[in-house]
Amino acid sequence: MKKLTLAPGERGEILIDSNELNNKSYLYINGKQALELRKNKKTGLTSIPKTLVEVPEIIKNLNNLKTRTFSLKTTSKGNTINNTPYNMEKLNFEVQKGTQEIWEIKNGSKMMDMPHPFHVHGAQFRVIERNGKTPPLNEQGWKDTVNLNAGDSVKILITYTTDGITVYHCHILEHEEDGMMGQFQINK
Ligand SMILES: [Cu+2]
Repeated sequence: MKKLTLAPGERGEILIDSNELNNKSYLYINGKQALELRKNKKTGLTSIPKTLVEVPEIIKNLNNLKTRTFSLKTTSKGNTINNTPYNMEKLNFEVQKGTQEIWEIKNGSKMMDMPHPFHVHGAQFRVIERNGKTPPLNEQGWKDTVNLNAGDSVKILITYTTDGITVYHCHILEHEEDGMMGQFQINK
C-alpha cells in the first residue's frame, strides 16, 4: 500500500521496499514531508517477505461467543457509549479471564461526521468485520484501537488475558474527557 490512515491512538508497523525508492523519497504525513527515505545497502532483506507477522487464524465458530454492543454517540448529554456518559463509580460489566467475546461497535454519528477511534486497555482484539465485510489487510493483525468513521460498524473478537479493572474509550481525548468511556472488570 502507498497510503495508511492512522487515527489517534492507532499504530502501524511499516516495512518499505527500498527497491521502489528514488534518489529522494519521502514519507508524507497529512500531505507534508515528514521523513526522507534513503537506501541502506547494509540491510539483509532483498524483498518484502510474503508473511510480515504470524497471527493465529480467527476461530471459525464464533456463534458460541457472547456479543456485546457499544454505540458511540455525540448527544445533548455529551459524548456517550450506549447513551451513557462515563461514571467513575460504576462498572459497566464483568467478564472472565481466559475467555473471548465479540464486541459490536457502532459509530452512531451521521450529521456530525465525527470519527471515533475505539480503544481498549488490558485486552487485545482482532477485527472480524468492518461494515459487514472482511477488514482490509492492515486491520487483520492484533489491535487495541479501531477507527470508526460516522455510520461505521465493526465487529471485533476480544481476548481477556489479564485480570483487573480496565477501560475502553474513544481515543479523541475531548470525546473521552466528555464521557465517551466505560470500565469493566476482568475476573480471575
Ligand atoms: Cu470520539
